[in-house]
Amino acid sequence: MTNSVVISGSGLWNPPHSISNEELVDAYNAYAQQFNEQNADEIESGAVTAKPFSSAEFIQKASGIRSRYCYMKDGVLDINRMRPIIPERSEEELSDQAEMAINAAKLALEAANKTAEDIDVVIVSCAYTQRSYPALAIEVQGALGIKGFGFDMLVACSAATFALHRAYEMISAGTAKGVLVINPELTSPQVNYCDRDSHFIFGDVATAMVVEHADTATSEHVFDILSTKAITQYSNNIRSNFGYVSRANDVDPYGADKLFHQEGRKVFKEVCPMAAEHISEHLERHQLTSADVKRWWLHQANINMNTLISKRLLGREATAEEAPIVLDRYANTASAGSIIAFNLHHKDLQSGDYGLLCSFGAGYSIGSLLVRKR
Ligand code: CO8
Repeated sequence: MTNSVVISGSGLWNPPHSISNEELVDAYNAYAQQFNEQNADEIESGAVTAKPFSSAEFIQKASGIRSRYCYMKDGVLDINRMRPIIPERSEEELSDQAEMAINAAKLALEAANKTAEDIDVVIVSCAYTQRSYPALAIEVQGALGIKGFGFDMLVACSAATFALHRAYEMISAGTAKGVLVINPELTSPQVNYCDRDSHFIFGDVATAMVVEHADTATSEHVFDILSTKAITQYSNNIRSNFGYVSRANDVDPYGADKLFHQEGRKVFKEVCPMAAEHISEHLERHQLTSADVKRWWLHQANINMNTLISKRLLGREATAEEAPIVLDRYANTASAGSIIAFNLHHKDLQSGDYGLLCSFGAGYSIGSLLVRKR
């Protein structure tokens, strides 16, 4: 028996609705115009700041995003609402995020040639869970008929890679035979669609991966996990203050600071060098250099960040084949970005090819996995 832990399948599910930059900007600008008209006197006196206008060209240039998937489109483009309408489900029904998770999980199981019987751990890991308990992972476990245990994890943009680390360790230690890592990123309820600087950034999606022992893997595309590396460093530059204490804070529980907000420029400047250094150190551990890596499945927050990081690593811009970008269609999907890139761009790799999965974002948190095609 070898001691190899592998990724044997992945799944990607996106909602049926999408919103283009143009649609989003038209709605935001109509909202801003209405806001400025309704508050003309206060704006004139300086008591209220006028809402600036957004632009589809700016969004594409600054981020690489053209469109994003949205779990529910209704409400997002309504200038008198500016948030999705997600009808509340009864406690007897499957919750929204569990349903997203199951959709991706089934695809990952199929790709890995596995059934519920082959899995004994479910990790639901993402930027937000829609409730604290019972854990979404346990709901998913129950719905899929998986024996064993499940738990939820929150590590913002690094939720997927950090959960894969846990899966790797459990399989290595022999405490699990098959781990399903699922990332149902339902970001739209936390997006401030009234904020010009961030209204365009996020999309909804769910991804999943099966991690198991090499000896049990039977799928066509199997990747050995050679090692994992993680780092966190506290920063307030990406933050959401919404939480269960909001009710007791005697402040507006739906105020702008309770939604996603960031110092985007600072994040850009601080995270890019951290991520490049992290990746170089990870490769050095294996006496490898960036030139040895065939595929980079990088976190998808901003195309300019990815360009800068790959330039630092390779000394030149990476080609679209080397470091695929999925931002144009998916936008920033929190922890799912690098997993989407993997899902869509791994089948062409040859036996022995190295690939690197890496996330970077809020926390700050950076997580990477070095893999090699079997
Ligand atoms: N339309 C037109 N102009 C705009 C717009 C817009 N929509 N937005 C900003 N501008 C303006 C600015 O106001 C500014 O104007 P001025 O020069 O007059 O002040 C000008 O354009 C330039 O603005 P920026 O300097 O902010 O523009 P950048 O080129 O830096 O681009 C970005 C902004 C895209 C936000 C960029 O800074 C960026 O991507 N930074 C990295 C941020 C990042 O990666 N964040 C990660 C967050 S995700 C994460 O960690 C997970 C969190 C959990 C998920 C949350 C789900 C909701």
